[in-house]
Amino acid sequence: MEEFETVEAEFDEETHVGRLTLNRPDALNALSDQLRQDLVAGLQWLESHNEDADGIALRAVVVEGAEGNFCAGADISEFSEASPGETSGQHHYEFIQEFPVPIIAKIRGYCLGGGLETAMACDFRFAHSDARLGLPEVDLGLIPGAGGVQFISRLANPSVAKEVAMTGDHLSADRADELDIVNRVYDDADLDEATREFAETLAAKPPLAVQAIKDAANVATQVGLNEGRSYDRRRFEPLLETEDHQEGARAFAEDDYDPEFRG
Ligand code: CO8
Repeated sequence: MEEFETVEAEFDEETHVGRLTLNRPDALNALSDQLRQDLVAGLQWLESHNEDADGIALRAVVVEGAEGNFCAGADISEFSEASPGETSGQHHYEFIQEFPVPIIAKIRGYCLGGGLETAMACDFRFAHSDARLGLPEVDLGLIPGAGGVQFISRLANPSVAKEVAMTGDHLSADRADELDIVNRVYDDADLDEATREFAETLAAKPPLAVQAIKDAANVATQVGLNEGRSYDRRRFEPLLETEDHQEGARAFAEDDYDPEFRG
């Protein structure tokens, strides 16, 4: 366990899963500058476990909020003081998106504004049935400034994005599920169990292939089909040379249902 000022990080060597907990519960884990920096530092700390490992140690990450809320957005008292050009908050969203390991946002309670943008920058969103998600920036005379409209337009569709961002209404987890903003919804302890199982499933897959899929899927949201197909091809070919490919092919030929991938 590593404690940063506003984030706690944990790494499980056995399962290869890392965990980050946003830890400013008194402010519903609102994104202060410190918390944004700690989030990036926490991911870097998790990734540092690859340094002395045989293969790739870190293979999946779960991000959640302390004490029953994911995150109530950017810290209003902090950014309201800032002038245009001083809002430095973009970096952690890009860092999450480009991080070479799948990241699952486990969402309980409020997940609003920059909190929902953070969750949408992650690769997956697993929500508790009581979660409340929304983009309330409009009521502050703002818009989601870190890509929230872009993200939600791609997960759901542009008309849904307009509805959610123009009304600022909070969505229930079930409604967010219907709109494809979250991947799965669970009650109570089932959320912990399902998120843990999913993270461990991803962590047991060949890590280089998983990284290539994350990267290619991100590219797919930005380019046309032909360019995207050439990109997939470029990511595919080097994987043919990997030990994990040989291990996967061996396991298939021998009906071994428990192959060991190392990355
Ligand atoms: N920032 C700072 N503090 C917050 C925030 C926040 N976003 N949200 C809640 N808090 C604090 C409250 O001030 C309160 O503190 P205190 O106890 O010291 O008074 C504590 O958390 C508990 O909150 P409430 O008492 O309000 O709890 P309720 O259960 O009554 O209400 C809500 C919960 C509905 C979540 C309510 O707190 C709320 O509406 N919060 C604000 C939500 C919001 O508008 N979020 C969007 C912020 S804007 C944004 O995210 C992006 C802006 C773009 C920035 C660009 C930078 C790069």
